[in-house]
Amino acid sequence: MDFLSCAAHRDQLAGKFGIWGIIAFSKTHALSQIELEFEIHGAGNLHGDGFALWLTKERATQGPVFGSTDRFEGLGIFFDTYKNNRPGVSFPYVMAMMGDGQTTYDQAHDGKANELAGCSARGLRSAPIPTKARLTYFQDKSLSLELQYKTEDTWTECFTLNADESNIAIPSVAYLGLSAETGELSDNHDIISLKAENLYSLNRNSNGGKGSSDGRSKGRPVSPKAPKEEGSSWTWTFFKVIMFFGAIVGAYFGYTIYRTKARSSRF
Ligand SMILES: [Ca+2]
Repeated sequence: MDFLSCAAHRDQLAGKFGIWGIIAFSKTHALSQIELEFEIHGAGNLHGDGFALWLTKERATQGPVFGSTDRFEGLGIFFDTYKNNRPGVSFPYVMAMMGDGQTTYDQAHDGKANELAGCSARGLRSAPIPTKARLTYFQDKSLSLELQYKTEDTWTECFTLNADESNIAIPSVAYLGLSAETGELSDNHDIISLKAENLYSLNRNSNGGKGSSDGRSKGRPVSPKAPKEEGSSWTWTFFKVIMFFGAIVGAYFGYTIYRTKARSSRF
């Protein structure tokens, strides 16, 4: 993931928000990692609807898919906290959808028709530890998602996909975004931090990395001149921006809950 530019925007439209930055996966077989720390919490028994992490070709605007545009092109990771209709599946449910720019999100069935991969994550809401998601993308090879919500510093695998079997081609220049939706139900979706890193340099002396057993691209050397510094500064800038927006978003959803409560207490 190379540094291109850092821009974060936020839309706050009727209980929806978006934060967007741009990143580029320009190197073949580049290993990139996105780590997000978040907190989903709220009062009462019913909550919804969840939030989404995006890596899409276009910078999305307001829409029906966790607050963002439908018929998107690229990857959406949905942290769905409200079960619309998906019998036999426990919620919260985390899933990936690779949008082709035309397919509509199957909202009525919580994305069942679109699911690339997913997992139940009971306890993701109001977890006693900091909740995190880590997306590891080995371009042209694998895509995996791990979650942390049960025990601190313990990652639970949600899914791992191989390029041979699934379409994991994220647009080479992608908008990295976050959006959330609350409708009839409310909830707090606080974004604590978001880090995007190029792990090329780290991969050199680590445990070899995932997918290293696949010999097809073994011949490609790991670049010794990975732009680590650029990556780091970008991460830090984005982190600060997110912290700031996270605070505002938290405040806003706090207000939403208050308002919903006030409304329902009239009945
Ligand atoms: Ca849902």
